[in-house]
Formats: sequence, C-alpha cells, structure tokens
Amino acid sequence: MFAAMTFAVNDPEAGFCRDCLRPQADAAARRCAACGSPRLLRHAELHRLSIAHIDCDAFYAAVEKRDRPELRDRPLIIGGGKRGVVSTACYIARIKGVRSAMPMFKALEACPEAVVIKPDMEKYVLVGREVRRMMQALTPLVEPISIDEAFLDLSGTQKLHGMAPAIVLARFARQVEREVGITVSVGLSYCKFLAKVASDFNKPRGFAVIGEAEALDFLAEQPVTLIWGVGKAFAATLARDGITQIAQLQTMERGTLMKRYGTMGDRLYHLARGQDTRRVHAEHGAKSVSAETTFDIDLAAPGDLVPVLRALSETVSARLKKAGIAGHTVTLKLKTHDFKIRTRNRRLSDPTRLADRIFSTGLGLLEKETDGTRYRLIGIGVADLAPDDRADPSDLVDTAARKRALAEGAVDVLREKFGKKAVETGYTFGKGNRGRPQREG
Ligand code: DCP
Ligand code: MG
Repeated sequence: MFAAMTFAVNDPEAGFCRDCLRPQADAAARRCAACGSPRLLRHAELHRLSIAHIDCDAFYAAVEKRDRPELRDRPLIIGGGKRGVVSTACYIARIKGVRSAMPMFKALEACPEAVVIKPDMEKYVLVGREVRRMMQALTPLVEPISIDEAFLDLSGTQKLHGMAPAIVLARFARQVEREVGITVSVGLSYCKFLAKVASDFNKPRGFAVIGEAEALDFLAEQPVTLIWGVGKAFAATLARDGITQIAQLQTMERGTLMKRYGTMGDRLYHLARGQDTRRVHAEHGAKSVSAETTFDIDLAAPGDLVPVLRALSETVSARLKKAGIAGHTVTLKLKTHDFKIRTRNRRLSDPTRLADRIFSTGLGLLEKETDGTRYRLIGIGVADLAPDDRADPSDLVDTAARKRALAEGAVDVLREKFGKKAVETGYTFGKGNRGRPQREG
C-alpha cells in the first residue's frame, strides 16, 4: 500500500515544491527533497491566503511560440497590422527593450533580429477561454479582468480540493503549461490589490505571496504608481504635492487625503495601508442586465461616447421593464484600445429601471474615465436585481425623478405604438450609427 499522499502544507515555513507539489520538511533546504527542483514556495501565511490573481506570461507571444516551436529561443514580437504598434513581445525581446504599445519601427530598432507575427485574435480568445475554464474548475469565484488575467477567490475550497489554495494554484500553473502550452504567473494574498501586485512580481512563471503581516512594510517601499488608479496624470498631481512614495501616504490622515483628492484620496488612504475589501465577483454569478457596443474605431471624446451610453441605457431600461425587474447597482464597462477592461459601479439608494437614472449614473462614472483614453467598447448595465415594485419610489430625494418616470412611461407607450425610432431623446438623436454595435448582450 502507498502511504496516502497529503498535500496539506504542514509547515508553511518549509513550504512545498512548485514542480512536484510535495510538502517540504526542511525550511532551510534550497531544493525539493523529492524532485530536486529549486522552485520551492514558502511563506508564514501560506495556509491562510486565498485571493489570487493569475496573469499569462507574454500571452500572444507565448501562444505563437507554442504553435511554432522553432521560434522558442528567438526574440518574438506580436504586432504590426493596422495599428503599427507592438501588442506584446516575448521575454527574450523584452531584454532588448521591446515593450507593449511601442511603435513597431522603434521595436525593430531595439531588436532588429526579432521575428514579427501579426496578432491572431481569434486564436488568443480561444486560448484565453480555455485557461478561464480551467480556472472555473478551481472555484466558481473567477473574475476575469482581461483576455489573459483574472482574480480567483479560493476561500473555503480547501475541503473540496484536499489541499491549500497555494498548492491548488501551483498545480493549476503546472496544468496550464502541460495542457495549454503557455505559462502563467500567480499572485497570492489576502486582498485583490496585493494579489495583483504579487502576480507581476517575478514574471514569467512567477508565484509571489504577500501576507498580511508584511503588507505595510512592503508597501512603504513602493512608489505611489503601484496603487490601482494612479496613472501618469494622477501621479504627476501627487508629485506636485510632494508625494511619490506609498510610505508618505501611510503617514497621512484620511480626512486630509479625501479633502485633497476626493474619493481617490479615500482609495489612497486604504490601499496604502493594504486595506482592500473589494470582493471577487464571478463572471456570471451576480445576475445583471446589460448592453454593450464595440466600436468600429476607438473613441475617446465624451461627445462620441455619451450618446452611445444613452442609447445603451435605454436598451437596458427596456429589458428591465419587460422583465418587471430593477437593479440596485449601475455598472459601466469600458474596454480600452489595448483590451484592458475597466468596470465601475455605483450603488443607488433604491433599485431603478429608468433609462434616465441608469444613464445619469453611468454618465457620472464615465466622466472620470474620459481622460483621453481610447476605448473600443462601452457597456452599461444594472446588477443586484430586485422586483420592480420597489424601484424608483416617487418620494425620491430627487423630486424630478417622478416626473422623469412619468415622462419615460409616456415615451414607452409611444414607442410601443410607433416603433423604437418614433421617440428619440436629445442624446441619441442622429448619433445612432456612430458606434455601430457589433455585439449586444
Ligand atoms: N496587449 C496589447 N496591447 C497592449 C497590451 C497588451 O495588444 N498595449 C495584449 C497582448 C498581450 C495581452 O494583451 O499578450 C495581455 O496583456 P498583458 O499586459 O498581460 O501582457 P503580456 O501577457 O503580453 O505580458 P506579461 O507577461 O507582462 O503579462
Ligand atoms: Mg499577461
């Protein structure tokens, strides 16, 4: 009889092997006692951490190298095509300085010997889906962020898997390598913010752990740009105020930060201290009603985006009314020109089914995102669904709401009678064909 193999991490300080997954006994050993691999993972909080961020390494390039093994040791750039920029480069090309979004001619100046392949999106989408399905076998709580990355919440899955989340994740990384033929990097922590930071930490084929006990010290040494939402422009604002390091934010009061930077100040305060209570939301878990549009060309101007938002809000509202439901939370979704998905939410005082409220809430969210970024997709929706008898009460703080509800009711009657085009609001009028929908759902 074989002794039952246990994958529970007995001693987190001794850790386990990322290649053969066996627990280790010696916390000082440099190689796995069983297989000799140097890829040992140890951390005092290894038992307890369960929020993960997984990101594929050099995704498009990895897929192409998988399909053309002769390119394995060559510098590879995926790019060109209409946009004339680098989509991604393999890690060999990155050593030469090639980066995503770099103009192609510059990339080839830096690395003239590189092989260049045009992106094959259809293929990458299929591979991305395959990886995602494998994630969903680990936990229902998988929140995709882009084509090659997602958050996973593995809390409470220890019993199901018979092993700690850390080992489940290492096994997953190994499985992706064997079955899909590409590599991933894993970040494990107690919150989304630090899980994402960790996954970037020792790419490629990385696995980094950030525990609660070390979070403050770790963050203190990092620049403010590490914080989610601190882009170039906001970092410049902070720099003008003399703030460049997270350590500085850790000494500041919440009130001061909020007074200076509004809701972003609140975020700075909490994230600088490693406090992030956002939950991992499953892709299909929370029921929602939404509509989205992919543009023919990327759009950045509010004047282009707002009318589309208005039209989509009306579509969502019509679906809600038809189903007799309303949503408590309005969600704006944007996909940037480089395929990053941004979602922004606002919870309302009570559920709504009105196009006007959905739109005006979405508009508030969109305003903060129209910073010159070019978008290829916009979507709006509502979540936290409820029966519509509690929706849009007439004694709303906003007294105009009742009037708007009545007006919308009248518009709906006209539309029912004479068709959708009969009544167009100022926002959608004449703009309907600018962002021609390719997909709605
Ligand atoms: N992408 C793109 N243009 C960009 C950035 C990314 O087309 N400016 C595409 C190509 C990438 C994929 O999205 O392969 C995933 O983006 P990542 O930022 O995760 O980059 P990679 O996976 O390529 O590399 P990394 O190992 O840094 O994650
Ligand atoms: Mg990636």
